[in-house]
Amino acid sequence: MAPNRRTAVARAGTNIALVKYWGKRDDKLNLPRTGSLSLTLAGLETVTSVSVDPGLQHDHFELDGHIERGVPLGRVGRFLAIVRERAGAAGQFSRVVSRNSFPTAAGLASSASGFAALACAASAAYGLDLSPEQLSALARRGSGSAARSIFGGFVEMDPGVLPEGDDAVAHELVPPAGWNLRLVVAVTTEAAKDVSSSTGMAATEETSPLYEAWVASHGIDLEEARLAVVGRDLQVLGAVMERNCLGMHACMMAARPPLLYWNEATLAALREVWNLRARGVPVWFTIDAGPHVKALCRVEEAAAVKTALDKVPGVARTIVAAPGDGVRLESVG
Ligand code: 2P0
Repeated sequence: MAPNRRTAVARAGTNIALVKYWGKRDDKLNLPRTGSLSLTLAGLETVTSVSVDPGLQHDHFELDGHIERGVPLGRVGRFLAIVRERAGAAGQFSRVVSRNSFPTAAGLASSASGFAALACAASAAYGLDLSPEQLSALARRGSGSAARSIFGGFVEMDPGVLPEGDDAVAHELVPPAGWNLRLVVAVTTEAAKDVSSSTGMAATEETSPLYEAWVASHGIDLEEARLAVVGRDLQVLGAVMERNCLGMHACMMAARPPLLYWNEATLAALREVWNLRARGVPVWFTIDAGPHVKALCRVEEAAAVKTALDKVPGVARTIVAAPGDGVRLESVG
């Protein structure tokens, strides 16, 4: 039985996929169709506290100072129900307080850091002792990309083959200190996106005639990217990340109705990355299910890339992020 009135606090960095996850082999268990490869970031974090409170009649969820209801609360409540079931703590609800250091739901993968931090804090609060792999599988139930934020640095997510998905977990490829690159995030709007990733990927899988072709080419992308990360080959990694990202967005654009997460500044920033490269700066971009452009480069070029992206019309601000650590339990008691 889980202890009463236990509080745990966890911190997780978001991650950006360099080889993307887009589409599921099982909706209920949140099992991805493909593997993915990501970089966990320092400084773009969620800190979450989970307090088990026997006085509560249902879960409470506060995000960035707002009391959440409806869809966000439902998602957190369903996740906590999974943890409670494993802990034998049915009916013991929690108060969840979460804070992001970056805009929520705008394509900066807040669900990745959010569910990684929640998985860690909730499992500790309900008295579960999970290995990093088990934590990764648990975080995946909240959000596919969250499974990767359990680990730091360069991370690979395995789609797994088991029906229950116990092998659909992430693992570290290269630790944060192992390859000191920078990701320059060009924020092109502070607004939340209209179509969630879950909805967008389901629509893409169901209606885009390009989707299966992207899945078919994905295995080679993942293998080349993995080798490039292990071999610290930025040129190869950059080429793979751009083609894999553009392939994913092509699938979305070909969905019916079309799904376009980009705005004018997205395209302008993308072209600026190509301009920089044409001038000899080794930098490559990726774009997630949102309008922001994320440019990967060496530390030496990060300032020049930031300056160039800051000047792109429509870019609101830029954030330079270093490789970051995996999820961390800050306190429990
Ligand atoms: C990724 N994205 O690999 C891809 C690329 C966005 C574009 O994972 O449905 O919020 O909760 O598993 O994890 C965003 O999707 O989706 C995402 P669910 P999630 O990072």
